[in-house]
Amino acid sequence: MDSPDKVKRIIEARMKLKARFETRMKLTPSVADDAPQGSGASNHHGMPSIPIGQTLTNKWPVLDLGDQPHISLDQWKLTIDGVVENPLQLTWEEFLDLPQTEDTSDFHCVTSWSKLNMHWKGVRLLDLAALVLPEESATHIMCYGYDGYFTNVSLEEALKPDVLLAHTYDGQPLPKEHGGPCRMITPQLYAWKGSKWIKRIEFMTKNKLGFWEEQGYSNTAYPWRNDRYSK
Ligand SMILES: Nc1nc2c(c(=O)[nH]1)N[C@H]1C(S)=C(S)[C@@H](COP(=O)(O)O)O[C@H]1N2
Ligand SMILES: [Mo]
Repeated sequence: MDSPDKVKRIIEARMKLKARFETRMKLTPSVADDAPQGSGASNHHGMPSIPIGQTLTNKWPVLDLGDQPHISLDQWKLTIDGVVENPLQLTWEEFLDLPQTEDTSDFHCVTSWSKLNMHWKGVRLLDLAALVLPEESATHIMCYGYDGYFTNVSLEEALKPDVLLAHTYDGQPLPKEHGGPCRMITPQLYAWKGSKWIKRIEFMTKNKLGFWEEQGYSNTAYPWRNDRYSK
């Protein structure tokens, strides 16, 4: 862990970011939706645990473009840039030195499988944002994977506390086929919004479409409205 000073600065920046996006966050479907569609007991967000059109699986299927890059920990770098005050490139050691968060959350793939109660450990996107300090004009991020994948997320979604850059699953290093050494997760959106083998996060002043979004998949990707394709 870094010096108390640095931790204090991150905490302050984090509070400011939360305040800045509070209104827009309250309008996101997973917070504002008064009639979420799905079945099963409601989860801790008050959503039905199984979003409409999804089937539960205990296994963990692997879904990607077919190229699973191997990135050794000493080669691994995470770049965070775009419209930010302090662009950063983190080594693996520096990444693990940041505040770590453990969380249990669900995973919904648009191809219709859902896996519930997955236990993760990693760094909150919110804490990374607090380090780089997005400028006032920042509205979205583009996340890039080492395999060439890219996907866009609005900041009001990306700054939610369960959005992690995860390196550990169920107490074990995240396996390569699931995006190890480090991937992003977006538990309240379809899982394609979470880049495996994450390499770069670019803060942007407007929305741009990612790989699947360009192919007609939904920009917003909200599971409880069956929001799979762009309209
Ligand atoms: N870099 C990268 N990230 C990716 C993908 C990909 O092809 N490349 N596929 C996405 C899709 S469609 C899903 S459902 C999840 C699958 O994660 P899993 O293979 O660990 O189940 O990763 C997402 N992140
Ligand atoms: Mo997916």
